Amino acid sequence: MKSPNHHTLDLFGTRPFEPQPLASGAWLLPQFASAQAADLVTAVDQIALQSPFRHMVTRGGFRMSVAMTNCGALGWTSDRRGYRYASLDVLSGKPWPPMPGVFLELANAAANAGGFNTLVPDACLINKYVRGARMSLHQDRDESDFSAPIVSVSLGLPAIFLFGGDTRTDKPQRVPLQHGDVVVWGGDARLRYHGVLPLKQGLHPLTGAHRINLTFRRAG
Ligand code: MD3
Ligand code: FE
Repeated sequence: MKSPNHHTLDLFGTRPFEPQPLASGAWLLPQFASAQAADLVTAVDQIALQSPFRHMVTRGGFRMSVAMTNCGALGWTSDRRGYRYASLDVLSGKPWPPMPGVFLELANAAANAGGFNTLVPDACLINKYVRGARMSLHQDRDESDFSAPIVSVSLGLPAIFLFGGDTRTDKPQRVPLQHGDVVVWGGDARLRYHGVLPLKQGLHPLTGAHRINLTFRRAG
């Protein structure tokens, strides 16, 4: 059968803005954040002036290869005592920087595009990857309410996202994520195992040698 698309150049590999189901409750929104991307990166730079990126330590004592900071009322924190959300940044001794308006608007618009109700995130974890940085398979279960979806925004260098199942041993799907892509994870997908393969070297015009990932959550 003839492609419905045969007069259209598909420069992104997937049609931009066409939501793609990854699983029940999980939607890839290709290029959903493209228009806001430069403003998001500028906001991240401002946040990092107040609450710098740092390498947290796991409960087991391992330094994470991904550097992290947060904005919003609550920030995800890890140390030898374990994982939790906290209202103060131990580095600055102050509350995490407030969530910028452009973050709140984007998170809610993406949740709606994924079929979810109004999302008012109280936490945004900001991850910074350099070459070789990775995130091993894990679940996000430190939030108090799993009924709200998590919205994830990818900026800068591309990465391969691992989307696993309900147990650590389920073989994960590989999902390439580009600058400007958004993924919404809720419903049945909210507790799926997931991770990120080691970042490949590269240079991006907006983020240089880095990948930035924003995850918007209802944590409290
Ligand atoms: C699937 N971050 O910060 S976001 C994390 O790209 C985290 O930095 C990754 O996993 C990153 O915890 C991936 C995508 C994501 C976030 C939450 C999920 C995928 C998810 C929750 C359930 C299922
Ligand atoms: Fe996660």
